Amino acid sequence: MTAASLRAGPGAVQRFPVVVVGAGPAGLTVGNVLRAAGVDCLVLETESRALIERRPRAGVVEEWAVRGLERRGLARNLLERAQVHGECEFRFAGERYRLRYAELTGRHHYVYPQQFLVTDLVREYADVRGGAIRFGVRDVRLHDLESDRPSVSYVCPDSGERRFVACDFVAGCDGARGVTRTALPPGRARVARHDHGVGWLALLAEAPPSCDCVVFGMHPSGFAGHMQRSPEVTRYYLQCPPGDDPENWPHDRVWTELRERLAATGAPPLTEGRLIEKRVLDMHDHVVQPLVFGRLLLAGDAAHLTAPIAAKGMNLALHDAFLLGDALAARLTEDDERGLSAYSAACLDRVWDYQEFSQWLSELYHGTASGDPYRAGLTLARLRRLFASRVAATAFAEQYLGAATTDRLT
Ligand code: RFL
Repeated sequence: MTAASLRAGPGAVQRFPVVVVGAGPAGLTVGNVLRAAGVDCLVLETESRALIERRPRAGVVEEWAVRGLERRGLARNLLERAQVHGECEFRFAGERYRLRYAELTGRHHYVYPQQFLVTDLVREYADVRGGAIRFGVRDVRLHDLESDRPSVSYVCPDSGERRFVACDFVAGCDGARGVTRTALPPGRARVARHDHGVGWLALLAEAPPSCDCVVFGMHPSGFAGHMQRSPEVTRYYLQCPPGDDPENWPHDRVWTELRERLAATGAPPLTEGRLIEKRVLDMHDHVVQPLVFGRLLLAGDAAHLTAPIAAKGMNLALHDAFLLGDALAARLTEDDERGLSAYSAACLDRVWDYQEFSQWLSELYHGTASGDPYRAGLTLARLRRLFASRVAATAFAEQYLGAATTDRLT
């Protein structure tokens, strides 16, 4: 299948079987799967290549997702460089408790910063597999999605002209603040929303990790988290009021709160460092149902936002992208519709499973500091059960690893 330029010159209308809007983990994975199947596509991205290759976000990749990337030839660097984790630590009531989830399930997490994965995926798509990609595009619009001749237009950053691209399918992979979801006419999709009622101060510290695993601190002042990213950089989280101003959190206040909320008998002291990222995330989720509207197929954060409570968003984006890339390739090379017909329901099964776990974990993290003694009591009971019952710990481990859902097609 080749991309044919319908007309050359200014105002040219190009044609690609698939236009992918957004070059995050979802869009770039779809693009790579399509290129591997010999299907041409065009990826449109509002930011520059340099920016997306250094934008820090996620870091925890579940083992099934790593295997999915590996099967598609996209995990070489990840497998060489990622840290492999099999334990996490809960700190509450002044004590520390290890949960050895790899021992319980035989599965692991991989820690590989999102910007490294995006860098690998762009290089493979554009430089190795020869995929078309335009960076810095503006004002992306979708047209005629309910016809069999949809198109996408954008303003070219160099000429300032609007360019039109005719296609068969549009993959909406432009994240939680993108435009593709807004192309859904009112009443054609349901959006389920949930607000956790808390904020998280998301921090990146130029400091080596303070512990050899992920740490969750449940404290009456609020949740605190510690997550390794690399030997030089560590992510921390501090629960804060929703909409709080990061300027309310100067260096000394951050480290004092982290020390207090992560304190436990025998815990190593925190290694402090310069704070290179400090932003407040309001913790909310939403799910668009269904993920398909005419020739538009949504994937990743464009379709469902999962607050980073359980480190699930990028994993879900990869799950959608595997299914969507394979389904589009089957439709465009073999005229096989089955993957596309099953796409929305197959993604939503895992999305809702992860939403449910995220909701459960949110209560575990935030109940202690809720100010409600009943919620605080339930939280402590849940925490104790995790360390009193191997069955409860194994159930947690399966959900934490995303291993409890049925893998249909990844
Ligand atoms: P992305 O990564 O947001 O990519 C969307 C891309 O689309 C571009 N874009 C547009 N392009 C064209 N036209 C438009 N109109 C456009 N509008 C936007 C954007 O510039 C961008 O390049 O979405 P995608 O691919 O669905 O991937 C989702 C993940 O990025 C997200 O779920 C994770 O980062 C969430 N997340 C985590 N997920 C995990 O699985 N494990 C983690 O450990 C984890 N930690 C996190 C996280 C998210 C965080 N933040 C910043 C919310 C930690 C944090 C702090």
